[in-house]
Parts: sequence; structure tokens; C-alpha cells
Amino acid sequence: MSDTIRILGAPTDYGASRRGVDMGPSAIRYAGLAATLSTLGVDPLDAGDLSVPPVEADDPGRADAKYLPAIESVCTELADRVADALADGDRPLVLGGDHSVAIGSVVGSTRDADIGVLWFDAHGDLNTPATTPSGNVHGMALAALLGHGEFASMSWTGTGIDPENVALVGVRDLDPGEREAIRDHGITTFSISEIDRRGVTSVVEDALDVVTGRDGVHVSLDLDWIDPTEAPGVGTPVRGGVTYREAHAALERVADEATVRSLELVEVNPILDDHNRTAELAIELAASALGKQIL
Ligand code: 6HN
Ligand code: MN
Ligand code: MN
Ligand code: MN
Repeated sequence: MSDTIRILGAPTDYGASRRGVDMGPSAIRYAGLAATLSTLGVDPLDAGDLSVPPVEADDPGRADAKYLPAIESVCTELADRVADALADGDRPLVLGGDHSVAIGSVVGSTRDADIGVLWFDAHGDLNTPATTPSGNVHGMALAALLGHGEFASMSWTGTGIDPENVALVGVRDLDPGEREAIRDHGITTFSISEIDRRGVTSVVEDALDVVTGRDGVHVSLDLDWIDPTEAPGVGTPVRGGVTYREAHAALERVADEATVRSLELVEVNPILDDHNRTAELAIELAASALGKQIL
């Protein structure tokens, strides 16, 4: 793999109920993404944004999976762009957008490859149209990728990823249907309480033991994983998240122990942010995941 990081913006908020995450890619670039990546000795290649029609122009359609056709079209294009980047030997870095874009990133990253998925999130994102409390597809992204419920019949969400190759890290807000999904499908889940008890480093090491895929791991980083005092610019904040240092320690472990095949930074909402600090944190964490050294 070359040292080129191909930046792909996916400015969508179709999967979230709040406007603003569609400005995530712009906020993350403005906070200095390319300059930071350059200091790591990697080559940032900004491939621009996918063209996403404004949400106002569309009708949400079904209440239990809002804007699903629009999400399908964005994710289908994103999957191809991610797979193309990898085929060219570049590492894709996807900028969301709400977390539904992960359906595109992971479908693309897993094409002709055997990968693990690390999902850092306050939430499980394991609802289906049958269990969702909101109808927002960002809360269903991981279920879609695993082919749960109705997603089993949708070819655009299919990865063939084995649930044993997925780990959820740091969750603290699960819906009843998500708890059931974790139990029924045996998805390795490390709650925030486990991080409290055992420390983030040891938890991430265990997660990495679970997900190691032959071709590396996809890191899906939902910024609401971090405590809202450090990451206020997210659409669905939940108190009691990991601290600034815990987040770095986690991604530093990932860089040390795994091959990061693809990475995404999602749910940054500059409208709700405090002077773009969540976007800045997203960049710092990407740098940690890509092997930034302090000494
Ligand atoms: N995210 N579990 C809630 C729902 O509506 O399904 C919240 C989901 C949040 C999703 O932050 O990516
Ligand atoms: Mn999420
Ligand atoms: Mn595969
Ligand atoms: Mn979340």
C-alpha cells in the first residue's frame, strides 16, 4: 500500500434527524486535515466530495427508514470510490456525514477482501426498520452491514462480513432491539463500563484480537463516542463518554497493533460545535490511528 491517504467527503445527513452533519467534511478540512496528515509523512490526496442532493429536495418516504433510497445511492457511489482508492493502493479516509455513510465505506473496503471492523460509538447502530425508535438510518448502519432483518434482502448493504469480525467499543446508549441483536448475533461489545473497569488500552487490545482480518481493519469513528465536553459538535450526544486522552490511547493502540485499511470520521456537526473543536479532535484522532508518534 502506498503512503497516500485518499480523502473522500460524504456530505450527507439523510441518515440523521438533525441538519448539520452534512457540513462535516467541510469543517474537518477547514480544521486542517491535509496539513496534519502531511506532518505524519503520508500524502493527503483530496478527492473531493460525493455529490449529494440537498435533503430539502427529497421526501423522507417510509417512517421506519427515512430517505432510504437517497442513502442507497450515496452509499453505492461511496462503496465504489472506496474500492477504487484501495485498488489504486491508496488508503481511503471517509469524512461524513452521518453514520449511514459507513454502509458505503465498509461495503467498499470489504470488496474482495477479508477485513475486521472496529466501531467506536456511544450507540450500537444495530437497529433495523422493525426496531428503530427514530426511523433514522444512522442508527441502523451496523445492522445493515451485517444483513440483519430486512437488510438481508438489500444487495447494496451486503458485505459478507462475519459478525465475529466486528467489535463495538465504548457503547453506552442501546435500544432494546439492539441489546437483542447483540445477544442473538453474538456481536462482541465492550461497553463504556468495561472501559471504566479495565482501562481503554486493555479493552482495545481485546477488540483487536477479535477483529483481525487478513487485509486489515476498517475503523469507524463516530465522534459521539467521546464525551460531549470534548466533542460537543455531534447530533446525538450522550454524557459519560471517553475522555480526550482515552480516545487517543485507543486509536494509538489501533495504529500499533493493526493495519488500518480504511478509516472514517462521522457525525461531526459544525452547527452544534464549539469553535470547530470536534472537527479538530476528529483530525487528531485520525492522526493517532494513522500512527502519529509523540517522540
Ligand atoms: N449514530 N439508537 C438511536 C436511534 O435512533 O436508532 C440513536 C442512533 C444514533 C446513531 O449516532 O450514529
Ligand atoms: Mn454511530
Ligand atoms: Mn469480503
Ligand atoms: Mn453514535
